[in-house]
Amino acid sequence: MTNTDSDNSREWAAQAYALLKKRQEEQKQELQKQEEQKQELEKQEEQKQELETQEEQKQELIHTSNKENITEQSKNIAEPELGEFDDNFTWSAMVLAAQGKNINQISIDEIDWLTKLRRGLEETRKGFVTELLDKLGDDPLTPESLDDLETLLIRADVGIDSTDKVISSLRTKLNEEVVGAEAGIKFLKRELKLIIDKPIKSSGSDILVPQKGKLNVWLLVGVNGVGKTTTLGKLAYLSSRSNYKTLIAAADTFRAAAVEQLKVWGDRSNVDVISNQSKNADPAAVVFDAINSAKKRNVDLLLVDTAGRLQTKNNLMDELAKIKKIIDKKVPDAIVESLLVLDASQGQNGLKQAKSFAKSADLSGAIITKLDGTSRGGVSLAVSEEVNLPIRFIGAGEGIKDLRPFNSYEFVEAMLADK
Ligand SMILES: Nc1nc2c(ncn2[C@@H]2O[C@H](COP(=O)(O)OP(=O)(O)OP(=O)(O)O)[C@@H](O)[C@H]2O)c(=O)[nH]1
Ligand SMILES: [Mg+2]
Repeated sequence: MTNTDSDNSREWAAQAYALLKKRQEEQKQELQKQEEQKQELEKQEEQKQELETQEEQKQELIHTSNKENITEQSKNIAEPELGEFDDNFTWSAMVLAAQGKNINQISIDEIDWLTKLRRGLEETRKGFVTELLDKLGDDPLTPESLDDLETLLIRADVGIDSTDKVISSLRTKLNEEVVGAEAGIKFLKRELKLIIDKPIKSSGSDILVPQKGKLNVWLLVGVNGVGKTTTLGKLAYLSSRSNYKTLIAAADTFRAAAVEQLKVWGDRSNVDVISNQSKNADPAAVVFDAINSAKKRNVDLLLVDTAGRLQTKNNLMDELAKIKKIIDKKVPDAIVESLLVLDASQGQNGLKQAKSFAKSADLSGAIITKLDGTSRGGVSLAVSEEVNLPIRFIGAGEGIKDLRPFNSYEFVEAMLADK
């Protein structure tokens, strides 16, 4: 990026900030106005109450409406606030601008997410880009700096295959021309993006969304503790907020607390949970009931939580196969996605799990979780290259909004952000 480009982007970011600030102010004023009107109404209400004849009746009314307010509030998910006009804002705005967004199209939500993603990948970046930039300095790339880069990529859990691929393209380029540090980083970003995009492109759809007019069933699978249930909760929120009629099937009947955990998420996003509380309930039977309900209610998306731990790994795979069989039998025209949930902080171990799941379960995509605070975010590249799975969503936090559809451009920019 030249200085002028960078000045223009900063100017753009400043304008975007001013616009969002204004929008937020207007929203605040509107809320304040509503609050004042509410208070005024309440005042009138109180005065009326003083009239003895209506006393009892009025008391009852207020009691009910207060109760409603409390339930509403508990379902109200806090909207992000516009923070300072700082480095994070500028970087996030630049990433949005580079993808062709115009100032009126960006939202605080998007800025908030990009900031989280960049922060989440900080540890991965620290052991990688910072060191890389230190080593490269402003000098052109040399065969030795490629050796350093190779080590850093492996250390960031990018995987041997992806690393080989990137290093050999860089080596070819280096044989043909002098490559400056900045051009080298740009080239590196492009190569990494190509690796992540390959399985996404070959899947035929850039992002995963439920198809309207059909029942979409998304199974969340993976070993225990990777974040399946949490991810499902966040997906339920994302889906219902995008106006898809959503339902949850609690098919992890192995762990006693699993249903309760799901109900909390369901409640937060206003999505019903189909479950069977009896001991040793059959997961496939829960899915059977959930499909019946989904059909009756014209549901767009049925999210199925599955167990991460059974007596043996074979049981786990058999269970998944049984669930799939039920779906195929009951709704042969359903669009079924089997999404492998992977905990980024497990690095190469997670990759091993992915490979073994991919062998036995018919997977169609991956969701990477816990990108916040791990130094192993690079494993996302290994999943794309070595397991050939399109990454569909990424999670970077335990909050309901901490999951987004995967965007390779944003991911690579966050992983290699140089400040
Ligand atoms: N920091 C962080 N924690 C997460 C994220 N996703 C999930 N977790 C946490 O990881 C832990 C396990 O999450 P669960 O959703 O219960 O995992 P699971 O795969 O359903 O686990 P089992 O049902 O036991 O197999 C919980 O403490 C979650 O809060 C994330 O993106 N970031
Ligand atoms: Mg779970």
